[in-house]
Amino acid sequence: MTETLFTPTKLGAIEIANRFVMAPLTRNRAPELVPTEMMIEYYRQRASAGLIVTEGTQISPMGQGYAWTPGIHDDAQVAGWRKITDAVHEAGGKIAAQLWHVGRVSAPAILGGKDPVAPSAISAQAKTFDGESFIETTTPHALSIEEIQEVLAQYRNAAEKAKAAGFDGVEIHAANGYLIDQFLRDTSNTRDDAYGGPIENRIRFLREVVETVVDVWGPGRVGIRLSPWSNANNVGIDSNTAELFGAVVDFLNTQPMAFVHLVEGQTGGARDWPEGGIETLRTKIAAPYIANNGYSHEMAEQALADGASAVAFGKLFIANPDLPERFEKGAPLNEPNPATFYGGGAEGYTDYPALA
Ligand code: 8OZ
Repeated sequence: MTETLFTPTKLGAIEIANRFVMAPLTRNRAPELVPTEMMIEYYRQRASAGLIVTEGTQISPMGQGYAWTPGIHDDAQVAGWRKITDAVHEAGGKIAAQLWHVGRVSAPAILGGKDPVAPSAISAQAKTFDGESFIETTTPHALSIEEIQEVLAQYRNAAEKAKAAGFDGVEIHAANGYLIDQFLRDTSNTRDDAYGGPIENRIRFLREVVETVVDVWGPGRVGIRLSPWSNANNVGIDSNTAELFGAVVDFLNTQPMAFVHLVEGQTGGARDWPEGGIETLRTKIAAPYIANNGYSHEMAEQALADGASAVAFGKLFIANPDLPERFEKGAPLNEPNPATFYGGGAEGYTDYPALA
């Protein structure tokens, strides 16, 4: 049987009705950092995706990098997310929470006056948004070994909270220059202890996060997102990206992952990487593979033919709540409006029309 975007499958233990994944999309519509009623409607509208991966949800207050992003670390947030998972399940969909810690991509204005944390005290020299304007990220505090243990405990708590909120699984956000990615790369990690130096040390934090979250969720419910050749948030490209991420994949192949999800090229941008880089890396991945970045219908079918299990669409799902139906019918697509991507109300959020 030829597999298409419309063929059901399993991502680990998560059964999905089709190969459409709604990519994680930061939308900054939780002013109290708790999911809102409008967010229930937004996710419900998109439940025809085989799997929704939520927007990044910070695992702790120190994991937040932008105004109005929802968390997954306290009981009010669990109650808010529970309404969303119930709505998606009632509509026949599946939903995984994206567990996020921004590390150095933050500033005291967002962290109650505290400095952000990171593997090393190296500024991202990137921008974030504090609710009023775009501001510079500041030089982070380098985590001590004890503080790393505290962050792992925050991952455990968030993983447990996601389970309590009724999600089908979780995606560990290890992409886009945030905390886990900061530990991986030699551009952002200059530690000389067990978490820095050789590749095996720089992947230690990722290993410990994955083992912690898998311990909570069990086999086939934990996925991970990586962006090997992306310079998102000015993280810098590791001096040996192929070997670094090859070692990450070798480790992931020892774990009962639900899926591995790669941003192919620059996050939300060009599909560029050194020749053969992504192609070689993806063939090493033992878990179901989710391809992402700028996919059209035609490109997505080709990715499945090349062995991907599913394809994640971002901007297309922002503007087309019924994207699977539109692809199936060859119907026209709504255009996304970038002016309403981050923050604001229902406009550009829940008001994109479905097909009549
Ligand atoms: C866009 C704006 C803010 C955050 C990422 C979570 O790049 C994000 C993000 C994207 O992974």
